[in-house]
Amino acid sequence: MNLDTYLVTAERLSEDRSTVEIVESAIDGGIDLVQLREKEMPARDRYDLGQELRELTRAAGVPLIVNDRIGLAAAIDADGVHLGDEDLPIAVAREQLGEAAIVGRSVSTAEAAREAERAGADYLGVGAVYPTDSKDTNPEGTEIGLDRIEAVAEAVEIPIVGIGGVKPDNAAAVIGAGADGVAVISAITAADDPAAATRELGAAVERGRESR
Ligand code: TZP
Ligand code: MG
Repeated sequence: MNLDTYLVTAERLSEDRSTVEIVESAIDGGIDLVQLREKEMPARDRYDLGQELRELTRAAGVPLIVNDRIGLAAAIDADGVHLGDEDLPIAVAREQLGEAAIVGRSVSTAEAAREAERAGADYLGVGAVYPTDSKDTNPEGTEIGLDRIEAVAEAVEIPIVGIGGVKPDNAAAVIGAGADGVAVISAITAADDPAAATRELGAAVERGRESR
């Protein structure tokens, strides 16, 4: 599973462009994984969008993950699900989606990271690394910074992606601190050229890896 560059969708941040257009551009730019999030969308619209994204991502060989909703992940034949503190347990996702499903978990501490790893998570989303306007806040109400990325990376064996305020100009530092990849909403979704932004992120991830 390549998690270098990971797009989390949010149509409300994409100006006048649809999530489908943003994902097409991100695929052009070499995105490695897409997560359908769209918290505010009515369920039926989210399902229709999910089906479109499934077609696009499958054709491109890019894994598609669904945020929170195990039933939707099953309905659109997504590759997996991404769960937070308020979602169903990892074991339930495994049971419903099968052993081969990718199950991700949001954490913001090393302790929670160890627990999620024990519970069978395949990867962790760790944040918010930097300040962000795209999500309310993490449970602590403040950004966790690079030291915490380092602590989480040391605490677990499974891959981790840094999320929250990550841009092409700070992504290398997140990787340098021990993350395996970076997950973004606005750096791609709100970019003038989402394909170029995706390429810049990918290049920054490579620079970060070389710096270690
Ligand atoms: N989880 C932690 S921060 C965040 C999520 C979904 C928002 C990331 O958005 P952006 O625009 O990349 O800061
Ligand atoms: Mg969630």
